[in-house]
Amino acid sequence: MQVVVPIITPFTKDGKVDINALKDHVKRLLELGVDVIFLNGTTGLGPALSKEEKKETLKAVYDVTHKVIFQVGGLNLYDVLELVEYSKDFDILGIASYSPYYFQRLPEKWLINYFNDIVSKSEHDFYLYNYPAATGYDISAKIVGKIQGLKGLKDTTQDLAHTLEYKIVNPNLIVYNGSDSLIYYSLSSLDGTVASFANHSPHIISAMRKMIKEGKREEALKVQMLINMLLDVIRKYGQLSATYYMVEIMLGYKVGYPRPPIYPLTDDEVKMLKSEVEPLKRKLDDIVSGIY
Ligand code: PYR
Repeated sequence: MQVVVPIITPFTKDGKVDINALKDHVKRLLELGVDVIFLNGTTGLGPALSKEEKKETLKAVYDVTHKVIFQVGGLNLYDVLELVEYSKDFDILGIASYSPYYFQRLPEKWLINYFNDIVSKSEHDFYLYNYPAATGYDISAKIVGKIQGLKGLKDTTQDLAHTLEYKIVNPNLIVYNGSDSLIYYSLSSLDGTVASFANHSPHIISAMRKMIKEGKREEALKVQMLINMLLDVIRKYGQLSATYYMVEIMLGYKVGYPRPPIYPLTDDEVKMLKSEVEPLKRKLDDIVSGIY
């Protein structure tokens, strides 16, 4: 029942990676029950980071923890393989990649080649990051067996049956779902959750995990319902940007800014977000207080 955070990448106002904010955020999340840091995921704005920035984030986070999955995917395979090479100096849990994206109708065998090229150059375990809504490609359970030596995967779909299929086809795979609306189900029926929500509400997810372990199913589902309501609010403001401000609202500290084209929220938007979140936060605090 692992809680994996696809960690945000904090930027300064002028668009540089804010290394200190990143390290402090990692420390805090680990204290609040997060088990693994997933670097350069979607929430981390992975596709918008340069190769050098991806190296910088790995180096920074590695100073704090080795419990890292390093996402290396991209559209320039030479850059991707340079990151795979770079990762060899770090004793981390594994590397990961989404499929090539943007270009449509790539033959299936090219997608498989791409993953196998990464695996063949890596000294680390490999995790597939399947996010069909963003990449345009579903690396489903039917084709995942063609990727050599796969350790695990995170499936960012709203379809739990789709995610479970990987586990059915290969029970040895470590399988996570990446949807905030399925945290309860990912914790109870998969190896864990990769939750963007863990950036600002790790204590709430930790409490939910405890409820599940103690058999308090109804309570845990109530938390999931409030998370879903919170998600509806966050999405109105642009989830990728709002997540940065949610850290201050839920955990009380600032964690830097997103970087355009993921635009920072205006002061008025932050105020409105906060006022919409507060009533739900109070309800969640009431349920989880004393549990975590
Ligand atoms: C990501 O942000 O990378 C997720 O899978 C949620």
